[in-house]
Amino acid sequence: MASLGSSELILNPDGSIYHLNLLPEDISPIIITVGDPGRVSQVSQYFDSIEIQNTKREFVTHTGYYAGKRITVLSTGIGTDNIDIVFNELDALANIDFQTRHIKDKKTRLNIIRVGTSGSIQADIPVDSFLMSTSGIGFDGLLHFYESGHVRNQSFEKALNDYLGWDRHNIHPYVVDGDPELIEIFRSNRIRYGITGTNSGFYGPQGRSLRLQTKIPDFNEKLAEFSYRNQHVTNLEMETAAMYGLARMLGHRAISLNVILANRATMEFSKKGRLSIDGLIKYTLDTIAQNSLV
Ligand code: R1P
Repeated sequence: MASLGSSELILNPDGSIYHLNLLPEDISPIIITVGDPGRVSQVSQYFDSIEIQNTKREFVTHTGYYAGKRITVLSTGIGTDNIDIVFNELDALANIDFQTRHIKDKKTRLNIIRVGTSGSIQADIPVDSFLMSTSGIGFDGLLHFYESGHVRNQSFEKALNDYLGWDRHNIHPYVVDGDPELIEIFRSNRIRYGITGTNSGFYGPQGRSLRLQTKIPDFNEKLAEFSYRNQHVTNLEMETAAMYGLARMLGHRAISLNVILANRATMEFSKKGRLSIDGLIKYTLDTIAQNSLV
């Protein structure tokens, strides 16, 4: 196969990958992603030592050690457009030889754990609770640009599309499941299972209306009523489904853990968000410390 051209695999003058600004040796195969760049140090404050610190645009990276394990924490910024950049570049760091510009024969599998925030659409999921996404529903279009049929949960997708009928609004959700091994590893009575809707905006695309009228006024209610194999759609955020799709296509493992900051059904918002996020960070780090991920 021909080597990847300089307009496709873009490297900075120091040899680092274009947006993340990282060299292959800068990352661990255990990666925590957070949306908020400010949350990176909220995670790395618990590291025993930090060996790499890097910033470019919204992508802040710290790599260090926690309980003897080398971990990278990286901010993705907001949205699935950024997830496309982050996942393709993390994979390039792991699986493309930057000298020859060829894909390596022997692949490295990354373990990518999102520690995010989200809004519940079910009245009985309280703010400040923790939720692990067993599946992600992508209302954005990202996966439609890739050959992704083999990684999508087609029967779930069909049931959802038949129920919603939002083809008429040009909305074609895709569904991808979380990694079953990571689901098992992060399972505990401190974190509930959920099905997460991922969308390309925070206001209209999550049924919020400040001054603008949304096209689907009962967006959240309609979603909340859907069930697939007795499971309901639980929450909305802006990254999970794309993470699950890209991870599966690239041969990595991904799981999304979220603090519920808002309850859209009861119209509540957390009064102690930072503390709750801190709780999920500690839970995540301790679960990584106690399990063999690589
Ligand atoms: C919106 O406020 C942002 O918060 C949520 C959404 O997914 C979106 O990225 O997650 P993070 O707190 O991880 O950024």
